[in-house]
Amino acid sequence: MSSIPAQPYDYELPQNLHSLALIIIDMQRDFMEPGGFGDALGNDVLRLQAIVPTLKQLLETFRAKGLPVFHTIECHKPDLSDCPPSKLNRGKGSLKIGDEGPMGRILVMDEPGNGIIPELAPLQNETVILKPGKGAFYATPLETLLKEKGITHLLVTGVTTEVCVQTTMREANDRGYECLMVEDCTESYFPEFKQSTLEMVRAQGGIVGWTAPAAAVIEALELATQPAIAV
Ligand code: TIU
Repeated sequence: MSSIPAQPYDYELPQNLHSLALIIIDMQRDFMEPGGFGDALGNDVLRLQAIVPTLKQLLETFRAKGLPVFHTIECHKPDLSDCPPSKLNRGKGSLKIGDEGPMGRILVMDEPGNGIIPELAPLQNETVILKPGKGAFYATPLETLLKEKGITHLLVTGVTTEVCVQTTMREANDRGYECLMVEDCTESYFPEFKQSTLEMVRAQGGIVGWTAPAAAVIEALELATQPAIAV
């Protein structure tokens, strides 16, 4: 059995590696670039850029091995019928969800600013989940699709760590998925919140799951997929 050196202890990979999926949460222009939703909420969005090369490397590893990849996009219908007041009325900036910004309407599906950043653009064979909430399981087909594909283990990445990434990981943990958050493939507008989230996840014997850096994940995947040497 292969495992990833992780905290609070090693993360056992599934017997069939195709039961392990990479889930990339909301790597959208709306959160990563000036003029989007993250910016409208008053955040320094450019600090999220640092994870892009590392996440790209992990994504390329999954692609090279033919392992399943899921991307999510946080978005709302143009009529905002799926955006409750409890979400719409957030932030006190000049723009809110649905307003016209420099990249189109804020957090509205198919607008230029709502798309995934070009560096991590999904391929045809990768699943894209459109989600109206913070968690990727709420009001989406994600659980059904994971079951159909026999996926039991999730590597959770993306932005922002303590909002959509952590919510998704907690939802997944409650549904029975073995989850590892990839430390340098997730970022927050608040470095201290990222750090606290990583610590919360792995506290109490891994109450929510595991954490490990991308290099440890990639090395374990390389080892697990090496052809056996004949003796
Ligand atoms: N504001 C913030 O930190 N995050 C979100 O609104 N959505 C996600 O985390 N994707």
